[in-house]
Amino acid sequence: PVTIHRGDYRPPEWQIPDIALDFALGIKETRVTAALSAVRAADAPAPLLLRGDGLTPAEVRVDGAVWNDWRMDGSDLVVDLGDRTAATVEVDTLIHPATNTQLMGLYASNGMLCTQCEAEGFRRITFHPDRPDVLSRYRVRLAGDRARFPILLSNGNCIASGEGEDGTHWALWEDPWPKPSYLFALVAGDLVVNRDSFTTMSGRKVDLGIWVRDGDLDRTHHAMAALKHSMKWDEEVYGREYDLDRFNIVAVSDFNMGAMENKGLNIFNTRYILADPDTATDMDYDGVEGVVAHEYFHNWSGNRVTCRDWFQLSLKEGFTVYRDQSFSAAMGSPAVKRIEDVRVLRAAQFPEDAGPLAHPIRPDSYQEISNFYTATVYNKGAEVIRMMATLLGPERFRRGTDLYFDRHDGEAATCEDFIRAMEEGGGIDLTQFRRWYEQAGTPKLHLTLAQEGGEWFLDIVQTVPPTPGQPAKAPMMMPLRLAAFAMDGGGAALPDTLVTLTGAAQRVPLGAFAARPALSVNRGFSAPVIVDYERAPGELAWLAAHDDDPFARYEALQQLMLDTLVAAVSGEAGNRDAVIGAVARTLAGAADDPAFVAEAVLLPSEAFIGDQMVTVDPDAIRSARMALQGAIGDALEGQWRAILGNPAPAATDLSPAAKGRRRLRGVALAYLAATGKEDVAALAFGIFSSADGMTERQAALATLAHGDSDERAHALDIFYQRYRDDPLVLDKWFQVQAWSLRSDTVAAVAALAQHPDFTLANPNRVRSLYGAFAANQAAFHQADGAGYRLLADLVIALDPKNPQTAARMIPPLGRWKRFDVARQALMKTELERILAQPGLSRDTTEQASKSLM
Ligand code: HT7
Ligand code: ZN
Repeated sequence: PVTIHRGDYRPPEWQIPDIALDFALGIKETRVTAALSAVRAADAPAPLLLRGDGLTPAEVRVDGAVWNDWRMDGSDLVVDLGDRTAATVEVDTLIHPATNTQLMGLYASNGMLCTQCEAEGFRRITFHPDRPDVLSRYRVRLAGDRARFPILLSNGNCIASGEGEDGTHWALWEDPWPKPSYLFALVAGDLVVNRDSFTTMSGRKVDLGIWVRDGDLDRTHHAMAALKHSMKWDEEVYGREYDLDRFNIVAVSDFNMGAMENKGLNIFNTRYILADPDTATDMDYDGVEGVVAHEYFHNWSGNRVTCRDWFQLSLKEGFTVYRDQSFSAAMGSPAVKRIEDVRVLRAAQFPEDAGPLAHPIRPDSYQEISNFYTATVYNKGAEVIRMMATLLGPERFRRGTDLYFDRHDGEAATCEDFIRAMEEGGGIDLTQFRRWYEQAGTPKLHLTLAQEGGEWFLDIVQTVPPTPGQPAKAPMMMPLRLAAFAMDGGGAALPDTLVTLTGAAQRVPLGAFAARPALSVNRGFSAPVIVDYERAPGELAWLAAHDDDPFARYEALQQLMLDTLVAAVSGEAGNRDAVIGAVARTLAGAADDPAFVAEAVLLPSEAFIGDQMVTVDPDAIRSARMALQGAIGDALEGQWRAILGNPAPAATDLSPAAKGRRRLRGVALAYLAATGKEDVAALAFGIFSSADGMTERQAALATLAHGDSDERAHALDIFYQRYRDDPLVLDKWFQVQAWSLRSDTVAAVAALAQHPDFTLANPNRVRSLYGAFAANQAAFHQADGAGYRLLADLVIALDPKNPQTAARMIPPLGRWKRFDVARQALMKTELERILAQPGLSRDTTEQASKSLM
């Protein structure tokens, strides 16, 4: 496979200021005529390179006349235009949506036609430079059978429509904003719409539409509310207004990722649009709100200012994730949102940064760009933006973003452009900070507290671990928020302080204290680092109860739990009593802030416990975690039962308080289940049966799914019968079984893969079974390697159909270095078996071969 290098970037030799596309739509066959107005940008004559993927040109015309001076270079079309400086190049192609199982380009889903063009899908529709620094105004004519495709949508505004012959109709769409090809979209199908409107800050009325299949309309209200809140928030917080008269969203069931920010026509996975209390959990509701906001925010961070090349992906994705995280924090609880975001970072990004697929947020090379839509580019990218926002403070950060948007509006920009705007707008030197864009790996801060003549100091040693291709690292610049407390309540304390770290070793003066202070460090998770600082259980318990930063309270309790669990895994006693005491004290605040308490008292995940160990022992981790959960369950049984004894809030109540209470009830049920008490299955079944919404129903089902009670089988059957025709809910049925802590989960997942409702054609279904399974540490790492075989079998079967989704399943196999020798061998065998498949895609080849290194 060819490797593309960031340093090889060259500006395009031709620009295409205008494009006219004509689609004669059909599910089996669609005829595309593309007219590209090409203008030479290079000084010297160069042929026009039009990228293609699986296309054959039926005819090429230049300025209206048939043109034969073209050739194919692999799958690309090279048109020789001599020494012309401008020409209109027309190409006719035939494409076949029904057989497009990759879900890239134009494809069929549930009888409708839709597109996915990011990153390089447009070249599967028509020949085109298909690079993000070629921006064009699009005029798109869609024609098709009126009965089959009553709705015809594309980007921008519909400027004309009419009837054709033989029951066909057509629509002409025009998007006034120049855009790269990856933001092109069309949708044709039988859809219904939830219409609303939004008046922008300058008084323009925007028509909003959320398009879904008949029957789903009642499930679009939360998405519509989220859209309107997002539009308002972006005006208030970033001064950014929407810029077209229409904003459409379409929900499709078969989609490779979460959603896509096509200009004026977002296309969504149904999972991130449809929600009602009966079928969606509170977490699903939050997912809808966050993703709707994310795609909307791209209208400025991504569309108005786009990326010069795909190495700059974090320019739009990291910034937009930061924007959607800030929005969701403002809509609910900032503390809980921060905890959730850090949990995601630690679960998905830290392992990536510590493994064979580690890459900087701005990668240096790739074989297949789809493999770089990663937690590093997205979530670590967001942390990097957050650090700049922290270093600058809100006002200077806003000056920086204003400068960035105004200076680069209509351009294809780079990460460097963003940093420079922050420097100029914020009046700060970010020279050293740029290393966050260059160096992979999670920095580690080793802390020691020192005392000299009554003064206390914090000594910080920063190391950044070696990663593939980067053996040696320089220290990063980062904001570190800290505070110190006198645990006896008397004496001085250091209030919240922001320190800028720059050195490999740095001493921070804390002040004069009579006794060793309790140190609260990396408050709010101000930097995405691992902090190595040994603290006594008493100090952690004190911070868990008294720290005035909620994130730091959460961290202290998590650290206390983690220390105890890691000790237990190595057969040591740990300090269970301190954990139980701290959980009990935290629970006392449940009435005031149930959402925070629910997050804080959750035990660290098995995977995160494994991340603390030199060699992960999945079975010992599971035993230790279940034992601690059982001990906390037993010791605080009265409290857990009291939480469940109060009536659940109505499922229609989506206030943060109601969501928090439901979350805490789910946690309480899990703790009670861990006690093994006989009545718990009946209790869970009671909750399952009487639940008036999906949050309670799914929590009870998941708890039952871990056990082997009669109620388990009964509940799974009831759930299946009730929701078998609702794909998004049926996904949950697959998922809870793949998550199960039972010892027969590998066999159960293998059996579910043969279930008539399982299909490789739908990425949501694949992820709900295999994604959940690969995250089930003890099951996936079953000592005989059956879990690895199962995942490799999936990758091999899926790769020919949908390489992008197949490749995204590989990273769990790439973590082999972290396990014992026997498991290492088994995991590598499966990676080698995948690589030995003839005709393996570029996506899967890159992920599997890098995973073996
Ligand atoms: N910008 C979107 C990325 C995306 C995507 C990438 C590759 C293949 C399929 C895809 N679907 C969507 C999503 C986002 O970050 O907003
Ligand atoms: Zn995005």
